[in-house]
This record gives sequence, structure tokens and C-alpha cells, in this order.
Amino acid sequence: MRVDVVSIFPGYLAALDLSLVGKARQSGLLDLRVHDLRDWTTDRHRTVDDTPFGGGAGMVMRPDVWGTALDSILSAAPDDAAVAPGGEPAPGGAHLIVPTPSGEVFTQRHAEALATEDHLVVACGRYEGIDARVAEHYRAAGVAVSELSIGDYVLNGGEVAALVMIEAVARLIPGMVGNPASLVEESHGAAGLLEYPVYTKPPAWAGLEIPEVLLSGHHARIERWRRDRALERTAERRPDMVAALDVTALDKHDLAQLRELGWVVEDGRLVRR
Ligand code: 6GU
Repeated sequence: MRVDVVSIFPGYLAALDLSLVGKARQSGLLDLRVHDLRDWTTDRHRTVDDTPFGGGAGMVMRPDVWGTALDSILSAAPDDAAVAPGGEPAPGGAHLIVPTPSGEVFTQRHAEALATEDHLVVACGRYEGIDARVAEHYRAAGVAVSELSIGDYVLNGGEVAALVMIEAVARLIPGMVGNPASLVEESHGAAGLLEYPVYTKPPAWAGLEIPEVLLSGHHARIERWRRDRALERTAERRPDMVAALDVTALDKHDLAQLRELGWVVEDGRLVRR
């Protein structure tokens, strides 16, 4: 996979040299390039922003600078250019991601879909954001454009959100994670439940022991115990996820456990008693 990130603070993206993502870059699994938006400015002050039309606080990033940067990155890419100069977008071209607090909320489903792409271009805005014509223009040119938020809080720019999204996507690229089984059971996977609590050695620590069943070697009982803890945690911390569970994917033990937690099935959906 190729990923291009454009920012006025390329140093923010230095964390992508570390850990799993760093290794994937070294091994060639991930071709990740970070660009400084100011490299595409033409004035002496390397200006990237200006005051908003209509008035109001803050500054808006100029579409002309972003357009020059994105045209150059989209046309230099090995996927044969998402947009040829004055031409048609190539099928299967780049997917443009614009991190913004006014975007759709990024979830594991977005990460899974983006992990199947060949080329991502991440446009990190600062200030009050990027002139809205940029997303509009590339969409009209046939580029897939996703404006995505990482949650309901405000950051100073898209860089940290880009780090979050790139890490979430990169770990799903085949060959990235050493043990693919660790991707299967984790939180926000297909089961729609949070992960159960985990324990390791020593068996007694700070006066706390680990649950007996985990030492029993009884696999079926361990599985049931873990499933019950996952249901319990999810009911406690994320009732929205319980309400969204597919009732037909639950067994009678799940339903009994959920009933104990105050959830019952009504008209084929889980509701709080
Ligand atoms: Cl993607 N950008 C900014 N600036 N703030 C955010 C965000 C993105 N997601 C949540 N807050």
C-alpha cells in the first residue's frame, strides 16, 4: 500500500517511523511518504491560509495551494494517477482522506475498507479547516474522498487524527500483524462486543488473584467465562453496542447473561428492561 500524507507540520508524522508501522515501511509492505504542504506555495512567505469569506474567527486553508499539492501527488503516484491532467480519474485510483472534526466518525469498519485500497492520500488541515471546494473538486473529478473525524472532541489539526487512522488501517494490511489471530477476537471486531479482561503472570499480584477458571484448562468453560465478561463490559461501558447486537448471532447463554445485565429481546431487538 502507498500512503501520502500532506501537512504543514510533517514532523508530527515522525511517529510513523516507529513500531509496527515503521517495520512495515522498512520491509516495503507500506510505502509511506510525508510531504510539507508549504513546498507547493509560490510566495515569499509560503502562505497556506487566508481569512474566511463571510467573516468569522480564524483562518481557512487556501484551495489553490492544496490543489497544486494534491494534483502533483495524485499524478506522480504509481497507480497511474487518480486524475490525469484534464482527464479522467483512473479506476481504482487514490482514496483521498481529509481528517476533520466535521467528518463522519471513523470506525473499525472504515479501517477495514481503507485497508483494501492501493493508495491513500491524507490531507491534514489546520486552523478552521480546508476550503470546502477542495473536497468538492476531487469528488467531481471521480476521486473517492472521505472526510473523517476520530471522535467528538476538537484537535488543533488533522495530524494526530491521521496518525490514528493510518495505524488502524496499516495493522490490517495482510502480513502486518505477526499473529493474524490477534486481529480476530479484539474489540470492535465482528462480534460487536468489547474485549474480555486479560491476565498474565504472576498469578497473585498486589493481593489480587486471577479468576480460577483461567487456570482450569477447561476450554469450553474459559470460552463461556470470556464471552460473559465481554457481554458484561459492553453492557456497562457501551450500551449503544449492546442495542446494536444482531440477536440472531446470540446463543441462549448470551441471552441469559444479557437478561441478568438488564437487557431483553423485544421485537427482535435488545432493549433495556
Ligand atoms: Cl480528524 N481533526 C480535528 N482537527 N479535530 C478532530 C478530528 C479531526 N477528529 C476529532 N477531532
